[in-house]
Amino acid sequence: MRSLLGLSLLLSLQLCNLWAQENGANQTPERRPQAPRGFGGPIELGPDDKQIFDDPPKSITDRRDGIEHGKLEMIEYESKTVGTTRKMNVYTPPGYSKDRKYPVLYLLHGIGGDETEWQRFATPDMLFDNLIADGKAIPMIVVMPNGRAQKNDRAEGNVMASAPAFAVFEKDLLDDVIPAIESRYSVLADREHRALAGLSMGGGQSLNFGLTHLDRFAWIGGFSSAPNTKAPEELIPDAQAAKDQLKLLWLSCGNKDGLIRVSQRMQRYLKEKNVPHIWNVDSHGHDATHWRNNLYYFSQKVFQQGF
Ligand code: FER
Repeated sequence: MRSLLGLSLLLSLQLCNLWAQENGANQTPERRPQAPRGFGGPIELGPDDKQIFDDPPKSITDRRDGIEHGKLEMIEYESKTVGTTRKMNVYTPPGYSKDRKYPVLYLLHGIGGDETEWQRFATPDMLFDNLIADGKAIPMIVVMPNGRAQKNDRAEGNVMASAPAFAVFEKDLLDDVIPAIESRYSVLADREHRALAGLSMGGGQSLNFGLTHLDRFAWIGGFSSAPNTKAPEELIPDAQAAKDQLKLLWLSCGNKDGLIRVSQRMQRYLKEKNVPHIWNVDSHGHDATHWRNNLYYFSQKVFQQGF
């Protein structure tokens, strides 16, 4: 297993530059030193592995004139967990007002990213401005924290070496990030108004932390979830409890993504245990188009109709 991982990492390093060019991630090359993407692994598709939401046009993230725009701000918080001041990128919707209370989506990045990664990949501020203007998403706060809970949380050097810090982030999220958001913004602070979703490493975190804290999150999404995702039996030991509490459980992956087996394993388990979920397999790889498109559809369900 270890040598297989090593081999796929070597192969993926070759693909890395290509990937960065394709995804526009080369805007800040100093931030993406060795972000390994395009992981190898056998892809075997089964009958359930189908696209259920058509690819939307790229214009979903275009900045539109004549609509109201929300605001993106980089804020700082004190992390007791890490012992440092950390950053997170926060979107507040158009017309944000202390006189109203908003639900909050926590959106987690991948292994080569940081608190700026979602913005570089999918401009969630534009995506949400457009969805809210069209009445397709409800006004919400979107929080993009840094999921690498260690003193140096920059995506530097061998990003794989920081894998343990992605597990430590569970405590930072629950004990530091969420309380900081709830004290600074006007939010609805209950499980039905709190969602957790992420891409790749952040998808694994969302499933790991969300499914084991259903008292905190009712809406959960994992896009191209990485091998940090724990075994389904461990995450959902009680299928009935999950059925009762989940409002939305979204799994997605591209059919050209060598990590698809991680999501397939979870999906097969959910199906066997009759736990409702959405499983969207599109034709992309481990890339920003998949993440943008699945965020687009996830965002139209979250805090609304669910499954
Ligand atoms: C791995 C392969 C990929 C892994 C994590 C990743 C923890 C994460 C990829 C990403 O976030 O893009 O074996 O192990």
